[in-house]
Amino acid sequence: MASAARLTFFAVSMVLLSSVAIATDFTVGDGTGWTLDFNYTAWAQAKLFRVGDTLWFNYDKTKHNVVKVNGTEFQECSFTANNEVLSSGKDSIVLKTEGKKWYVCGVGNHCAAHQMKFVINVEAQGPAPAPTSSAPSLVSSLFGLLFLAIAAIFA
Ligand SMILES: *[C@@H]1O[C@H](CO)[C@@H](O)[C@H](O)[C@H]1NC(C)=O
Ligand SMILES: *[C@@H]1O[C@H](CO)[C@@H](O)[C@H](O)[C@H]1NC(C)=O
Ligand SMILES: [Cu+2]
Repeated sequence: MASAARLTFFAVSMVLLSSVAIATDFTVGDGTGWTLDFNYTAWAQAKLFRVGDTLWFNYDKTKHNVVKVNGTEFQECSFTANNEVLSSGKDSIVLKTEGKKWYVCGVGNHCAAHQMKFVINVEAQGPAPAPTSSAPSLVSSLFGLLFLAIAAIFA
């Protein structure tokens, strides 16, 4: 019985610990969503994006879409039939690789004249070079919890 309890506890602990490094969901434009005349450059600049994180685009699909472009196309607000277009109105993009990613709205002049464009730089997963102050304390409190629970099992 004790070993089953320990195993169960171990499994639960691993889930808890892994949640420390769990991916972040970013809603583009936060409560504003993906729409005209919101400064998405400023929105993106304030954030740290990592591999495994997800971008959510919430928008009126009769008015906007999301086009994945490259750096040149981003500057020019241009794209071709080869670019990937998302148009469900509630699209998610999982950031799978490191590096720069560019997104624009492909409708009308929304990219060129209404700020519906932004670039992000996706960083590697794993321990941050400059971790936020809350992360280490969360890790240590989880380890503390783990220790207490193991102690309880053996008591
Ligand atoms: C959007 O924000 C960026 C970064 O703060 C700033 O450089 C830029 O001028 C802003 N654009 C507009 C149109 O306000
Ligand atoms: C962006 O894509 C266009 C069209 O495929 C291509 O002509 C251009 O060279 C690309 N630019 C970069 C920087 O990859
Ligand atoms: Cu648009």
